[in-house]
Amino acid sequence: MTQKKALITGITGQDGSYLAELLLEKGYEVHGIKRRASSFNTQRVDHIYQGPHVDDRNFVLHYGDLSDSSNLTRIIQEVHPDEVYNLGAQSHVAVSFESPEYTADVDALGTLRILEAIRLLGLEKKTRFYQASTSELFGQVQEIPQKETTPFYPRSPYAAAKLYAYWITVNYREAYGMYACNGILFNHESPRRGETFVTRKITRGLANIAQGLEHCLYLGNMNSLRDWGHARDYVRMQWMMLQQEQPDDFVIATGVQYSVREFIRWSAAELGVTLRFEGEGVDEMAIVERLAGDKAPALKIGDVVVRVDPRYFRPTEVETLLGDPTKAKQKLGWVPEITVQEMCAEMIREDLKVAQRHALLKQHGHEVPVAGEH
Ligand code: NDP
Ligand code: GDR
Repeated sequence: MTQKKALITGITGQDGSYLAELLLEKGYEVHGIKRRASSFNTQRVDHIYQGPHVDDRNFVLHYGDLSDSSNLTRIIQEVHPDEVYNLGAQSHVAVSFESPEYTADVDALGTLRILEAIRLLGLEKKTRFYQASTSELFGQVQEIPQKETTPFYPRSPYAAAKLYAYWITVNYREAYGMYACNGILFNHESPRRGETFVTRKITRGLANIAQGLEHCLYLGNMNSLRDWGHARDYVRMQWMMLQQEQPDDFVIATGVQYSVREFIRWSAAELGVTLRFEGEGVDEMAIVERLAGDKAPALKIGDVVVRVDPRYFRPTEVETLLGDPTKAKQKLGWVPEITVQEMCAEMIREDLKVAQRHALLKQHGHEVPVAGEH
């Protein structure tokens, strides 16, 4: 059998790195698109990338950008992939309110650029296409739990851009007979999760506080409810979707929902910090609306202070998401293997290791990185 070739956009991101590992294990030749940046951005794949001087035909990185049609077309022409996984995106919901046009260009038109490149190169019958769609499409939820037939109601420029990407994927499937699928994935996390998404912000922040590197964790809406799974489970599903006889769209979720506050509790418990919420049951959102930033209430978890900072509130919030993965379970036989509590423990373990290393460096007078913005 000839070796299959896959092209992954967003290979330097959380999902891209896990998917690259999975496909390499399965014997694929893996190509990835990475953006040019002023500092290194390949940390998540460095363990599988041997560098430009080693002739590794199984793992090849190409410079590129989803905003650049000619670049995408050239790469697809060069690689002739059997499968394209479009994971690249400006993926932060809060940031999309600040950069709506860029988000639309990359997340919406970027998807079109790839589909059109596949078609113009005459690869529409060869190349299978996976689109990283999202539970954010459900936004202001119209039905609980959300499944493939639940109406969409996007609540951010990110979600609106992903809505276009969802439908253009469906359209290329119907118009040109392309094998193109949408994975409507609910939130999935891991120790490789970007530092500014809420779960990683919590595990990294609390680990840093436990090591004396930070003093306070600032968060937005802690009442928000999410259906969290592990990225490793979810990339397996992305691959499975492209191995079916017929292309289709699937909701991928655990079917269990928790609040941001509960995730804080588990993280604190993992760290062995006594849990003590001051002002438990208080609706921070309502209070913060009445009080100015600095007067926002501080909740105490043992020694750890978690404080609401309104800057992390979104102009329009997605309050609750809960997926129904029945179709994926029945048609693909997919079941998530890692629970959200196990995932939280793994994230805390990894972030604590880093915090301990940084604390040691600090003890010896070295500078250590501080928390980011979002
Ligand atoms: P990340 O933010 O971790 O990774 C995004 C990737 O896209 C990075 O490799 C990033 O490059 C790349 N990228 C950003 N802008 C561009 C651009 N203009 N051109 C090319 N590449 C670009 O996201 P995740 O891995 O978490 O998510 C993967 C995909 O799945 C995204 O499309 C996301 O929107 C979607 N999704 C994610 C969910 C989740 O819970 N994780 C749930 C549902 C959907 P760089 O490293 O240089 O920044
Ligand atoms: P989300 O993930 O917006 O669901 O998008 P995120 O982790 O950013 O937010 C989840 C919920 O937590 C609340 N929240 C905070 N969020 C962040 N980032 N920072 C905070 O300080 C904070 N405090 C509270 C948010 O308001 C929200 O309700 C992710 C991304 O991966 C998308 O790309 C993907 O499509 C969806 O998941 C499914």
